[in-house]
Amino acid sequence: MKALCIFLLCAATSYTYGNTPNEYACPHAWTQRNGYCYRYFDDMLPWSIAESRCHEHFDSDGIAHLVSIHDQAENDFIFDIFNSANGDHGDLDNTNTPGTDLPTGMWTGLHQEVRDGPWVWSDGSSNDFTHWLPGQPDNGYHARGRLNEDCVIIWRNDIGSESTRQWDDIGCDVQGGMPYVCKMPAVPEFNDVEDSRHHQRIL
Ligand SMILES: [Ca+2]
Ligand SMILES: [Ca+2]
Repeated sequence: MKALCIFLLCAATSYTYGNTPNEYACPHAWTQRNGYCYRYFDDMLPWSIAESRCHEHFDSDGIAHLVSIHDQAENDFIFDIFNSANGDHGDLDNTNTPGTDLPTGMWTGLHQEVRDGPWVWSDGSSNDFTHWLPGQPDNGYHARGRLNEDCVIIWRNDIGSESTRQWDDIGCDVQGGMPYVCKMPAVPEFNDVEDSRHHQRIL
């Protein structure tokens, strides 16, 4: 308890300076961009379990959720993290080239909480950007009949394909699961309060 109190005191003290943060900190293995931390996970899971796994990661500014996307640059950044990952899927094409053995998509946090309801991000952020593939979302409507697709992936077609990086709604419990990217707020750092830095890094 004593150690916790000391930590809380340090954290509170560091934020009283109130300056605009000069930088942001992310835990090891997470990539920082514009005040958020991102990390790709290569385990193949249903959407709801992937979202729960994200919740296991947090820092002093919040917990992680499946990634939300708010402009084209962020979409491209996330796709590049995914596409450049080696992943744990084996060397399927025997080229040992990063990205070539990845699944055809990765989960985002966009989903429908009720069937055919509004699309919402699991982190509660505003729905202000979409990047659907042509004809999507289609709720799985095709020759086999109407399915139920309430969760969204960034589609990864062949490298260089025009349709790469765009979104598709698919079944949340799709067979085999999908890998995913988690996102959480980064912790502001203040260059003029050098000794506060380490206290702000919980993870
Ligand atoms: Ca749907
Ligand atoms: Ca679809």
